[in-house]
Amino acid sequence: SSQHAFIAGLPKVELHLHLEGTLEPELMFALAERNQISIPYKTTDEIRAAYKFHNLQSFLDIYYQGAGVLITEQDFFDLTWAYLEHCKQDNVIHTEVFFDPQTHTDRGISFDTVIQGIHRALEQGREELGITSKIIMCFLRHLDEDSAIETLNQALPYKDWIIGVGLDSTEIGNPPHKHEKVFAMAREHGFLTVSHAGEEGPAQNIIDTLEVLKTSRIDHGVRCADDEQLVNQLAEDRTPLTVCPLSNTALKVFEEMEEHNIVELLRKGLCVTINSDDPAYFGGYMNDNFNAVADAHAMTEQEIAQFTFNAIEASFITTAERERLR
Ligand code: ES4
Ligand code: ZN
Repeated sequence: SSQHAFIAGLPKVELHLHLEGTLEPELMFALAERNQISIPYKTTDEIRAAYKFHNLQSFLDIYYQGAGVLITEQDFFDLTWAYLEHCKQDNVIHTEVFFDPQTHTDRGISFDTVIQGIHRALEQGREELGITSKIIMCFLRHLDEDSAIETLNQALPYKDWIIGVGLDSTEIGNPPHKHEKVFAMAREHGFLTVSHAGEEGPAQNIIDTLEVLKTSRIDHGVRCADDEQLVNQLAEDRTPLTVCPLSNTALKVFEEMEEHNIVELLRKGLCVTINSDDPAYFGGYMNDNFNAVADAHAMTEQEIAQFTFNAIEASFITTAERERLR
């Protein structure tokens, strides 16, 4: 496409990014060595060769294993800082990042260690790179609700650093109802809420997520297309969908980018956005995701820019912060 230069120059806002999914093989190796942790790979090429996925679970197994090299506050700082450098490179001016506390606390890493490292990097990114950010902590939906409640309680001392809570991991077999109570508790504490839904799971999961968990956004949501009435409702309500194109092709939600429905949803008036999800695992950061969509689907520059307008509309920034992005 001749639009890569336009995309590179377009200011972008990222709303669906798992920090653990930004762990590049080179940093995985360096941290494994620094922390004396053995990993089942001898070279970074070997790591990259292992990244062949056929569905969400085949990815999650490798992704949780990779996160095992993250031990110290400095590790979480280094991970987050490397991601921010990619943001600078890709002209991402604002990002709302996910982290999965349970992936770390279940290995004996304290909540404090994780959040301090992430927060310090984001503050430095604000000062030195001019990138604004928010933190969203996700509950792992394959774990039980009591574990999520425990995690919510661990987060309360850091409430001012965490804008919202989300829900990720294995969608099939773990419907929204499973975490109804902890989401109600989180909303009571003033957290905003988002949730993965309609990635691999059915359109009904999107309906139930909005109804039961009362979320402000849906992460992925592409399977809404199976339900025409839902598509119309999402367009009417401007419910944001944080879509991740390269993630969806890597995990075979769509076999080919040409089959991806994001541009169709955009043209139906849905508040769809483009995001990188787990860029170290799925083959690219924000510009790569925009380029892949533009290469597979003819779009005007106005349409490409609409993804940024949608992301600003969908973001959790305050009115005052919004002024800066105008
Ligand atoms: C995820 Cl692509 C995806 N889906 C669900 N949960 C996740 N956690 C990290 N990446
Ligand atoms: Zn995700």
